Amino acid sequence: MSKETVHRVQAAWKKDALIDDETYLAWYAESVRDPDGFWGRHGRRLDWFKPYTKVRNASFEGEVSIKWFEDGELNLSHNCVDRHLEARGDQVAIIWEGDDPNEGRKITYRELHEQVCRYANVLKSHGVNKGDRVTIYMPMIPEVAYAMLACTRIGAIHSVVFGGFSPDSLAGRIVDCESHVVITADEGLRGGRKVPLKANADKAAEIAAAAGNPVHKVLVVRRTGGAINWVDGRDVWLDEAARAASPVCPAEPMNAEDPLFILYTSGSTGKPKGVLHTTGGYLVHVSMTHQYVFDYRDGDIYWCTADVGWVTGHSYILYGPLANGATTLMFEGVPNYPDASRFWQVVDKHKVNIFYTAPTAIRALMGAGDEWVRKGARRSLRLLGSVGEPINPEAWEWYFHVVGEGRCPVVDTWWQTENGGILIAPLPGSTDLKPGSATRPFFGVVPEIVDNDGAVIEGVGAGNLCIAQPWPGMMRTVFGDHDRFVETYFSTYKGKYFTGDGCRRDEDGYYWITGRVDDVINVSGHRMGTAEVESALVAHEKVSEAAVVGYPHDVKGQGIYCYVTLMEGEEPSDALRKDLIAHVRQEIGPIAAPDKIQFAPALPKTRSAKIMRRILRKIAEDDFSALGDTSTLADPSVVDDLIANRQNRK
Ligand code: 6R9
Repeated sequence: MSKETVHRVQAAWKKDALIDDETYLAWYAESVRDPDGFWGRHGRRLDWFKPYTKVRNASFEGEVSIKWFEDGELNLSHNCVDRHLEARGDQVAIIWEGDDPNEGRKITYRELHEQVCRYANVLKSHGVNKGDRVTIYMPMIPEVAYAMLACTRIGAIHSVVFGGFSPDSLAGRIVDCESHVVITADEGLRGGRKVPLKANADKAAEIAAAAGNPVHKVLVVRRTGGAINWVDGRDVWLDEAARAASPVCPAEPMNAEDPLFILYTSGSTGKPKGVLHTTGGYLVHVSMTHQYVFDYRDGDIYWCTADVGWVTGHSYILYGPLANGATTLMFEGVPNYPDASRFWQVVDKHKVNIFYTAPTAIRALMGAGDEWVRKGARRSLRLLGSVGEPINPEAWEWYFHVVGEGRCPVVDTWWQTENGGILIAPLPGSTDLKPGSATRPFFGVVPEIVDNDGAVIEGVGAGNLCIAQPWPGMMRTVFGDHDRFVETYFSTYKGKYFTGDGCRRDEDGYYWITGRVDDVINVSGHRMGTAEVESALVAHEKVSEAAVVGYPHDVKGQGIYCYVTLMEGEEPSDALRKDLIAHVRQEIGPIAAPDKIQFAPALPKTRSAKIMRRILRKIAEDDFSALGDTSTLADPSVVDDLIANRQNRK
């Protein structure tokens, strides 16, 4: 073993391990040597209306075509709900914990089944057919699960948009996938504050209509009862309609490769991409990873703190756990409301065994002090998980020692929206843990580290992380733009899927993700393209040019640092700085609010007018000792001004 601290697999974790080390090595070897045999066997963990006879038909070359289980037929909602009715109809499927600690509900599998059927019938009655896109813009309430599962039941493709996105962002996503039905709520509730979801959806519908894509139906769930605007003929109270609808709705047989959902995500260029996932391979992947990575056992209470607006919410609040018949906890609130002990109060209240959160939350709670953690007993916890961004070893150790009191393995899970489910993570009964490392690949995942010229680095080394072989849960295309799919993920390194992440492999073959190597930043676990923030800034009338970079931030992981050049005659001021921050919030949403704005008379450019981001990143980090070669700049004196006026002095 290497010099890093190693937390060895403890006897308690090993006991009855679902996967011991020998099994991991044997299964992994088989999964790579014989993917057809391996996945052919594990695909049968699902209920298939029509069993598949073919397993893998996929290639990263040329046009890039990915198919798994292509002649099989199944339905996701049947697998996540109906098939559990006989054995566990009265078991709680969803524990809902409201923003207000006094509010909560428990929904059994039988109740979930009834609601999903009712919602599906409402969708049908409003003309939603197989293959139609339905946009979901909802708070974290059980109804969002009903809505998503109802779409999958009738074969409609859902596109969930995070409730923190602005009307403009929502409209862009509605228009891109040509959806004409939006499901929302009157208002959301987070940390005691209301979020005007319906009002935002109204604005988005206006923008979408102006762009030639009218929204015909807005289905509204009553959450707060707050006053909202109502458009007769278009708007429908969804909870009322569901009560009146039939509780019987057969699950539509879907081909394994029929589209399941679209989820928009940011890349280094252009507008967000509609990542398209399909049915069979995705569900095999998320259910299998949920079982093995979280060491999930029948009867466990499982809690993932993500929002359903992100892929983690899709795969590990809903689809993975429900496919396994788990009890999954859905939390409406935030970690520090009413106070910083909320997570641990909820853990005790519901006897949570498996807890999955993001490093940004861990760091924020670490900063609040250990006394908040000790307000909860946390005796029920058995396993802790982390996702969304690199976890620094200090935060990892705090999570392990303070939250888990050294009893619970920490599984650091690396994956992306595009991947569908976890790709690199420890298996708790078999993998020794190193704080800060996502450790080893899941079955069927073949990571490759390549240098900038595309040469594969074997053994110890660092470079760009690629995946060399197709896996079942991966995205199939960018909705409506297959060329962009091929260009974005398969053209940088021919024949490989390029992740956009940097990575190091150590002497034990463990993987250490070092963060994005492209122009994507990760702010509190939210993925953002710097180009999106730049285009929001230049849309402001006083801004002539903008360049955005990430910089290290103690809690958020990365903060948003903006260099802004003003129009001729405009003067920098604190008022304008505030105005620009408000402007970006309005254009994209609160998650994109800049942390630092530096007014710059000019940006550092090469003679071919390319902005030298390397220099901007260094200055934003308050590290200008090693700016590198600035001689290729058109005007090297620009850099002196940038340094003199930097906004992040340590
Ligand atoms: C699941 C999710 C993906 C990007 C990814 C990487 C970062 C996620 C990580 C991690 C280090 C981990 N990331 N998990 N980096 N260690 N355990 O977060 O998807 O929102 O698409 O973000 O997040 O940079 O490329 P998504």
